[in-house]
Amino acid sequence: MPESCVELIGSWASPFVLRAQIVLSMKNVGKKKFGPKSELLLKSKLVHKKVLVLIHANKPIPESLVILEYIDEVWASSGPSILSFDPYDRAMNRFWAAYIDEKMTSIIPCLAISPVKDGAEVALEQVKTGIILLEETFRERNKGNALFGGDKIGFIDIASGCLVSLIKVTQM
Ligand SMILES: N[C@@H](CCC(=O)N[C@@H](CS)C(=O)NCC(=O)O)C(=O)O
Repeated sequence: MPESCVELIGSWASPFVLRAQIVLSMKNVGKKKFGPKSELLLKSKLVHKKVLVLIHANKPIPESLVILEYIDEVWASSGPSILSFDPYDRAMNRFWAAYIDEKMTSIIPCLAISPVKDGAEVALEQVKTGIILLEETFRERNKGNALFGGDKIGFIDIASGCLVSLIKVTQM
């Protein structure tokens, strides 16, 4: 099954798609293709129709953070794992990744187009507060290393690092 082709439903410009791309590259998964919201996705019984969706072996998997763990498990024997084996460390990684989504990635659309007056300013303040707390956490956790994952890329690095792609997109 790991050899089956994987399809990423989403735009190349999406930070959520970038998350999956990073882990697929770490796992040397070569056979991947991009697709628009496919018939399979629209017909599938996913709770919401947001992208990213990964299609593997004809089965759709939603939510980028869930997808990261799925890829890590399916291709466990190829490439490094993005989560440590320590249960506490795993729990903290999941917590901070969820925090990044709650405080930062989920409000990205508000930064560009907000229907609420001053909505973009409020969203920007929330992002700034989130980044300050994340930086404090980074200093506590990284033990002098350059990454959250220590000396190799881990779950939080991928969850947060994908946001850098937005800089490129907004500069185009
Ligand atoms: N929590 C989701 C968020 C995904 C998300 O917000 N995707 C946006 C595009 S970047 C989306 O699908 N918006 C609604 C739509 O395109 O119909 C994830 O991590 O995959």
